[in-house]
Amino acid sequence: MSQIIDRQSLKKTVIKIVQETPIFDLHTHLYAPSFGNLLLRGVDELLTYHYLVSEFFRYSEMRVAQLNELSKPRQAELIWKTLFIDHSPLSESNRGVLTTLQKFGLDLGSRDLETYRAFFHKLSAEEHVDKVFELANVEAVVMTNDPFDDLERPIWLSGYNASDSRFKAALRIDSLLNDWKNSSGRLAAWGYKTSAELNDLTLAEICRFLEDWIERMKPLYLAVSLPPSFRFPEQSDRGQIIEKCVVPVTRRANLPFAMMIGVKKLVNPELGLAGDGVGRGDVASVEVLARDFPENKFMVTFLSRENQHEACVAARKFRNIFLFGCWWFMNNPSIIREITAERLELLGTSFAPQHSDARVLDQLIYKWIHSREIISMLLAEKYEDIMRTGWLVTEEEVARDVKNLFADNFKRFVGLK
Ligand code: HDL
Ligand code: ZN
Repeated sequence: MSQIIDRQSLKKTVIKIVQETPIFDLHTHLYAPSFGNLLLRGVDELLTYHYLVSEFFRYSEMRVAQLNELSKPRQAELIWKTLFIDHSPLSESNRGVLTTLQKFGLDLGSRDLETYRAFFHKLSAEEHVDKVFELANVEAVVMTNDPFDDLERPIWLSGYNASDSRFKAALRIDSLLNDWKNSSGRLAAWGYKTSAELNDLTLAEICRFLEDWIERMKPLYLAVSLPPSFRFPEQSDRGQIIEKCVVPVTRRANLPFAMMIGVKKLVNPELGLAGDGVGRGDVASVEVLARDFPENKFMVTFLSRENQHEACVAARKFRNIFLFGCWWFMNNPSIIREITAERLELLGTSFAPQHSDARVLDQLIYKWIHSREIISMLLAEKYEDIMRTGWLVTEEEVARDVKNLFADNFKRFVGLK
């Protein structure tokens, strides 16, 4: 494999290596089959993904409540007709559905939703997982596990068996950090001596709550999504809980704290999950955390395109910042191309270019086909740039670099390697 690559075959070789390198998908909303119906899968789930729901309402006079009253299959049929038949499915989320169906070998020329449904109905959850992981060439995914979720919590409390090693846990703490006033009562109901006031006892009990769930979930990291207004340090409940609980607990557990910054929750409340917006975040707050807590590890991604360059520069200053993914509204070819080039130019191969954020099992297929295409092109350009100087590149080195980008950088950062 230490074959020196000639410039004529460079692009083909890079594309092949990128295709063949398994992905460790560091952030998804997928669940192992043992979580039952929490694992969303099949064409109706693809069509009612909240990205398509918000796009549907751009063409429809229907009230959101009217769509929500329909069964999921009826919602899917309406979205299929509106976004795929009455208008061409050119958006990234629409194209993703087509890419996924095509990868399963389904005939897109028929446009026959019933045929697509019949295909998925035949698959058990386990068969479906095996098939999708194979088609997407994904070795593992990290779930989003929320102890405040009333459907998910009982599964963990009843002793979830992490039998399928392809599904890793991440402890999600949005409710703790962004809604302490309500969460303090919930922790108290669960047996933690917490009050709304962040006194010493409450802070100690929040630490115990985090440690209990780290023990229960064995997460690869703790994660939170944060608004554009997030600042650190800050005298707010969030600022104090981060400083006095999340930072010490994650340092002791040697776990990264993942901050996903820039989401404006429910700018259109009527749309629910589809109603969130984006705003520019504050990179300086991340710099303060990385500087003041050098023993801690911070995974970071920003939702706003306007934060990306400064985030790259911040990551150059602090090796305990791990920049990852093209999150949500960033996960579009035009932006993936721009920020992945920027990251390669500023960070070399010391970051994770993508995560899928998949909510529906089948999305792993399109999210990674689309991203692999772009990453292959960019990497080929960058290797070409250095080969023009006379630098020699081997297939082994390209395979090493791609494995780092797709899996090993993250695995090392979380201590899996
Ligand atoms: O907070 C998050 O993890 C986001 O990814 C949201 O879940 C968002 O709704 C989403 O699915 N984005 O892709
Ligand atoms: Zn997400």
